[in-house]
Amino acid sequence: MDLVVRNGTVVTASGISQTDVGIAGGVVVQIGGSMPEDAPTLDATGCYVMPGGVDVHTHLDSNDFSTRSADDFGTGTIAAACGGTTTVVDFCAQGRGESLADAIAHWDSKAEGKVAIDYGYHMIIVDMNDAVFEELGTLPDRGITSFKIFMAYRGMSMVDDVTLLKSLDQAKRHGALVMVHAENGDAADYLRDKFVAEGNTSPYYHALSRPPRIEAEATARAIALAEIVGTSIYIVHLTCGEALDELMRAKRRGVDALAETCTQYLYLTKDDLDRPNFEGAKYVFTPPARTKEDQELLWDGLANRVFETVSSDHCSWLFKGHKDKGKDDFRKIPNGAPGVEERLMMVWQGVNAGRLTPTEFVDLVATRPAKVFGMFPKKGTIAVGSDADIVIWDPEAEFTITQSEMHNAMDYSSYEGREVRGIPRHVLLRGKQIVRDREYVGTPGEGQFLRRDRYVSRA
Ligand code: DUC
Ligand code: ZN
Ligand code: ZN
Ligand code: ZN
Repeated sequence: MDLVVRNGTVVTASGISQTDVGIAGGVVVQIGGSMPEDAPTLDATGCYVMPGGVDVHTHLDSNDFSTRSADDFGTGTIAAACGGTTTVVDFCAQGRGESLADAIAHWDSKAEGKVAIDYGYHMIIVDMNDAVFEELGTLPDRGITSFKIFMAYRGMSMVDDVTLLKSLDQAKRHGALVMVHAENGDAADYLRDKFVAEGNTSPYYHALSRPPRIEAEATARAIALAEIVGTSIYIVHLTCGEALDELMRAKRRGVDALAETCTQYLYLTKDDLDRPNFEGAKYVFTPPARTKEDQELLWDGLANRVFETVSSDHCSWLFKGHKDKGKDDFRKIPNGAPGVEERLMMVWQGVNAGRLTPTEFVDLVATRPAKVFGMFPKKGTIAVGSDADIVIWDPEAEFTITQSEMHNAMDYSSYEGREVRGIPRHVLLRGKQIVRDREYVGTPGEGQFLRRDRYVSRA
């Protein structure tokens, strides 16, 4: 036995028990029963022992919005680790005119030698043509079993319905899951340009130019197209009651429509975009933050298993140097906010509030995303044979979220000043301790690429 995690309370998606966990060769080899006395020990007294978080939505070393994000695969995955996340699935973004093979090679070069935790890729398609279409079918053989398609951003990445239909069909044929950015891009562009023409250029108008119906319409349409093809679909960053209604209607019809929400939609509102001194720009992400009422509906959706996961959509655009490009025109503010490190702590506040049980928490932040994206049971659980990716969670520790305590390369946290109870204290990656007392003690580059299994459609 290489390590025994002793005296903790093991939480998985199926239950809780006071038991020790034995690890050898990077995997869990024993749960409960008598452990060798002389094995190295990690003491988890007073703590929960949970599977490491699985964040299936990050943008590390991103070049979107014509700038390079602050976090690369080094700082981004160290931050993830310090936040209790041991697996990310990052968006590998095709450049315009680029083949998917070249996009993957580009992403591999970004990750090479830097990654602190295990990682996979989804493929973002921005430029669909016949060759790319054929290439899509080859991605599952490379362990990339999900593609993101945009219904917004005309001229950049937006696709028409035919392209979306064809992509869904191709995904169905090859065992991949299509993830959609569901917003009616033309409607958003129309409102956005109208606001600016009227002289309304502040960050708040970002939220007003992308109202819930823009998201709900596209959500319903994306689901309908999947239904027409007879396949599954995953809605990324679902934010509001109106879109949630469309999702639930589809589920009631028996469609295999899946969705995530993201941490920011549970805590931030559109009023945050109205903060003075251009601070609102920090909260410009797409789709925008909504209302308190929407937050309640999202929490209900989490408790009722309508969502598969809460992901971070971690984007690291600096307040000074990136966001301020849009000082005079909100359209130029790079979209996105950080949160890969804060995610687990913030979602855990739902446990403190009685909205989720610890078991449901584990299911949402680790188990279900691992299942949906073809990584289970290697990732997302504590079971004999699973990778020993483990977070020792101290439910009583109090912590104030502040940027100086974060391990990313950002200059702000979306949750600055929030007091939380419950923190990831120690983290193991395949049995090796990579975080001790919330500090990274691993070796960058030890993260491994995950070839993910194909999606098995329930459609
Ligand atoms: N969609 C994302 O998923 N992230 C950032 C911006 C966007 O449109
Ligand atoms: Zn998106
Ligand atoms: Zn994203
Ligand atoms: Zn630190």
